[in-house]
Amino acid sequence: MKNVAVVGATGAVGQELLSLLEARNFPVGRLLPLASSRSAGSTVSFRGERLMVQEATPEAFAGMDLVFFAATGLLSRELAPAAARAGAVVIDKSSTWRMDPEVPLVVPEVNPEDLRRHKGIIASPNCTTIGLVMALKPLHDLARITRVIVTTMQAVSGTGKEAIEELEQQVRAWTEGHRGELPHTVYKRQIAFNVLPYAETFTENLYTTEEMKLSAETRKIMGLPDLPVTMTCTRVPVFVGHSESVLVEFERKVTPAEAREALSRFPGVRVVDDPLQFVFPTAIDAAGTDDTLVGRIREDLTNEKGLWLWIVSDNLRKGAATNAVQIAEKLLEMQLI
Ligand code: 11C
Repeated sequence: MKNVAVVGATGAVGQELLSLLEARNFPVGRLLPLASSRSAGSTVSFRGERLMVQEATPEAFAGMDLVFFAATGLLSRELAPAAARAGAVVIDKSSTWRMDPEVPLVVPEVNPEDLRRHKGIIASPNCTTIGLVMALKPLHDLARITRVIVTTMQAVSGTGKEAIEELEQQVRAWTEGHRGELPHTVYKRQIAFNVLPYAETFTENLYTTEEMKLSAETRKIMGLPDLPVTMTCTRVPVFVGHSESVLVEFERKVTPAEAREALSRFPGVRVVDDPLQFVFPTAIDAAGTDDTLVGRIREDLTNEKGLWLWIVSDNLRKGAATNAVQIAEKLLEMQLI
């Protein structure tokens, strides 16, 4: 049995983590819910018990074997080293440690061996990255990938609870007859009935932080530091499920049939691809599942060594909580905790 702390236990990903630890029968001895001082004192439920949430402080981690961080990046930066020093293995969901060369960035189906070089902190990738590498890995094992071009269509739950509420309020206002741009605070423009050609924050090069994470994290996880990955990340009025339209170029021609077979054999990927019967993955299909769904697999019309894919995954589950719990399960299986 392992003593497990969850920092950010009251948040959306923290709650999902608790229910997954329970549902997947992770061998939890003691469960310690932690949060910032703002949420300390509230309660969460685990295995039918109400547990008091305590304040996450450097001293809180004594006796813990495993600490999940599902809170802000700031809290991870401040406290993850303390948890590791206390002897726990940290699995961090924030972007804080992902590109640190000392920290493995892991999707267990893709690069489990990287777990062996952990020094106390392991990072779980961004939700758009996880869906992408789940599809790229089996294809790269088939034929070397030479270039990846991505457009994402990301759900508002990726931004958080306030964004979900903003979309709901705008839809309500629209159905009540309001016209013109609807009030917005979370996003810089109306999200309801609209597509915003950015996700997160613009950087100096006019790509966004989300776009820069997607390319850098993909290269790190795939172990391909020079792989050209270029992208546009967008936000769409969908509650759960990030969709990605992806052009993959290979060093040789890969047929859609070969790709379908390789993808179907890969654990955690489900091929949903019979377009003439309107069978393809949508966000509604992915929401609530742990699988990464892949469809619309077809040859690129301009490059015989290119394939188009449509990838959808649940950004809160495989994109966040599930991947973190799978890292913990893999650590157990590899006897690394
Ligand atoms: C979004 N991908 O949809 C982001 C949310 O680096 O883990 C997750 C941010 C991250 O806005």
